[in-house]
Amino acid sequence: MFSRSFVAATAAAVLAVTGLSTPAHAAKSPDGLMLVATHQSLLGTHTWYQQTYSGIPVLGGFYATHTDSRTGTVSTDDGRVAVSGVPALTATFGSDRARARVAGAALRTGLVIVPGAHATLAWELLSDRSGRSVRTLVDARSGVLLKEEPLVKEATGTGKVFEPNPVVTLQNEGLTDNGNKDSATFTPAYKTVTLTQLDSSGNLIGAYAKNTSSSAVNSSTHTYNYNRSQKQFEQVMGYYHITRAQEYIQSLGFTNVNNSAQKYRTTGLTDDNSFYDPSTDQITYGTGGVDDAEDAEVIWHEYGHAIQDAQVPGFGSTEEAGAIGEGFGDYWAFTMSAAVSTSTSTTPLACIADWDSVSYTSGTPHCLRRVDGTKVYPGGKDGEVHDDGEIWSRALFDIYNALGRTQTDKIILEGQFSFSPSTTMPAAASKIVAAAQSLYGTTAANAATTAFHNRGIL
Ligand SMILES: [Ca+2]
Ligand SMILES: [Ca+2]
Ligand SMILES: [Ca+2]
Ligand SMILES: [Ca+2]
Ligand SMILES: [Zn+2]
Repeated sequence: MFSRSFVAATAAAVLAVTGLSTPAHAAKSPDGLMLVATHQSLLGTHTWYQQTYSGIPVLGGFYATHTDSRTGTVSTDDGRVAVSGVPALTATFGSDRARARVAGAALRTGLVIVPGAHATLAWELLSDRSGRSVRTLVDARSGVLLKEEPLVKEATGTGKVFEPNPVVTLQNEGLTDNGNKDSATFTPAYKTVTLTQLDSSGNLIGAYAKNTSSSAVNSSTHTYNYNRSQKQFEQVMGYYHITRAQEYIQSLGFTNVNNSAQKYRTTGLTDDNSFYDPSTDQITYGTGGVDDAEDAEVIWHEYGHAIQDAQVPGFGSTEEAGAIGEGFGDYWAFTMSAAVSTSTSTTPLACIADWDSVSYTSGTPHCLRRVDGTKVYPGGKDGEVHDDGEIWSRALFDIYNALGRTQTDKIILEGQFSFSPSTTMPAAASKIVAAAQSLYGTTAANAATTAFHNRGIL
């Protein structure tokens, strides 16, 4: 595409052409240059131009002059590109219609020439998507979407994590926290993974997760290899597992379910507890017993609260809605874990937080809670949200077993958009059934109805 010898120009010629790039003269010559910037360095002056065609910027086309301030010598960098095929210069597909094709808040819209053998007049639309700019090119004649690309510089890193946790990976219910010490026993449980969506800061900040821990880890090479005895380890766990969860949600087609950098911290709370705070939109993972963020299932449970808060502002304002929140959090941990581990007799998938719970449970398998319980609504309720959430999570678990992971998770996420903040279980269940009907038809709706019926909810 680049044709640096397209027009051989001396500095003098460039200045002459520059004069033609003003709107009044643009029509006289199809080619022109528009001054973009002049930089003064220690040794000279550097002037940058945008290539234009009949006054319209040519995408990627540039021209620069570098003038040595002592000798006056001028060198040029000709990055102009060929505009062939005589592009049309009038948009017949309006900018409003082009804008309607693009997601995100509008930042800037303008006409450009897309160079090449058949140069094309296009709308260049810059949009804000969760604080990240995206450029979209839409053919200004046909309306065809030509190209879309992020303008943010994104980085990929590597790090070590547990996935989902060492009890499951090692099939060892005898593991203990041992004062947060690392040992050879854990070595096979570490997995080297790719950290996606990172910005270029070296911090664990990306499109879907933002580490707000104190003494936050930073790596200029985006390398985050730590073991469980190091406090950076939990920060990497949080970043990786939250990001993976959001990538999964996006893969299901949802672009607006907590689609932003979820704040999380793994420091500052020494309790054996974690929480999502809707007022700050931040998750805090405690460090009591086994550090909570050493268990991805705890990470995902809290992310479940963030998901629902993003879908329904103020969700969980009553005990029963709160129970749905806890039940969904456990289900979300289950479905995320199901993608990276299998159910075994030692560690059944229905068991949640197999690793975190070793420090506060005695029997095996160690589970914070399970999603395959037998409680029935309403008599099985005791008024405590986590306990009562087991009714809800079991219903979701049954739908999963009937319809599979993808369908079930799409149905649940779709249905949750219509939940009331103070919903009852029967009202919420009817939303889930309606989503099943709309997305997958009567068979799916019947499976959901049966699951809720078996729990006494419908
Ligand atoms: Ca630790
Ligand atoms: Ca959020
Ligand atoms: Ca813990
Ligand atoms: Ca588990
Ligand atoms: Zn919870």
